Amino acid sequence: MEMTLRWYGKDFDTVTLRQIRQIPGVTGVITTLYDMPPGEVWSREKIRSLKEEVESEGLHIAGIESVNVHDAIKTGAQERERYISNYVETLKNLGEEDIHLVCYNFMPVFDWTRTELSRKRPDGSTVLAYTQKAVDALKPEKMFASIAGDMNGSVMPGWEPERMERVKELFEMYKEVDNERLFANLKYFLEKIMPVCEQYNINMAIHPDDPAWSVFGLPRIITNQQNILRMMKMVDNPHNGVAFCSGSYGTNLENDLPEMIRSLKGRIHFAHVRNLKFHSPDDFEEAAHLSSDGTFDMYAIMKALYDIGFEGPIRPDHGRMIWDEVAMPGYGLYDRALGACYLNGLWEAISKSAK
Ligand code: DNO
Repeated sequence: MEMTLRWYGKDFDTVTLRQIRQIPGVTGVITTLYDMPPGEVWSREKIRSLKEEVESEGLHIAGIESVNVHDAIKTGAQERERYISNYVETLKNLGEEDIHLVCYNFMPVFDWTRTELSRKRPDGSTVLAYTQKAVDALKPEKMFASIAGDMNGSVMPGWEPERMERVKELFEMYKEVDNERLFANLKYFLEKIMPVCEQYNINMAIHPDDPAWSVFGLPRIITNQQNILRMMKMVDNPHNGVAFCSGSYGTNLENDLPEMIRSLKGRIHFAHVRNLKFHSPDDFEEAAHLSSDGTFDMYAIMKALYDIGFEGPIRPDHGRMIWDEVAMPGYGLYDRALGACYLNGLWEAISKSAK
């Protein structure tokens, strides 16, 4: 595996490439052209200048998170052809710039959903949290407003204000889309992009739905082992793979994370590793990475990745806000750096004891 950190680009991130470079063992970043609206072609020039910027600080681009999928593709609208061909063009340009990993998601309307962005913990740190009760009490169009105050002036991935202004319209677009339709639209999309992925050796890594169940009655399919294996089979190509996010699949306590990892051998192209602490099955918060701070056995997760011969990038995921840092919720420097060191430590111990 390669240890990486997510970086949003200098105009959006409070964390610098130099700081990332100084985290022991971190050699790459997972990044994106953050201001590129879904559906537009990424030009080679823009990709190249991002790449040069990262490389000038002694790092490299280990993958893109995300190239977002336009809603017309997710809903199967007529204009999807145009957006799919734009997506193919973007993949080709990435491939030509020697980038071979693309993370994306197929969640309708909302990307990941949290109901609090700064829940205070006993040690004074703040974390992202979710309660089903809070979602149930909210109208979807109020979702953005209810968390906007805690964004620390940042634009959160999947929660762009322009998009959130159109929430009602987006819900309308998905009116006829149920889980089966969404599966079919995903299959259609994947079949169209697999040839360019093969040509440029690009691994597609689908991010799970977070939380791993339907919110506001919207369809959600990337939620559990059965569905993800169905997806792997439906387009049975090694380039059709998974971003294994422990914190997202882990929202559903019925998901056995190490077992899921083992069942996806060869198809996990990217891993987000983080811990959650549950207060009840539908009230959880994003704990520190350390096993004992949350509910998951992080050793067992890393061990499963090791055992399947995982070679892709790993990134610590959302961190707590600690040491008075002000940053995008979940994406400060300090706690993610602690996470990277801890995960590297687990990996070193696992690999040495395996020898
Ligand atoms: C949240 C992230 C997601 C993820 C996208 C991938 O912090 O894990 O926004 O990047 O769903 O497309």
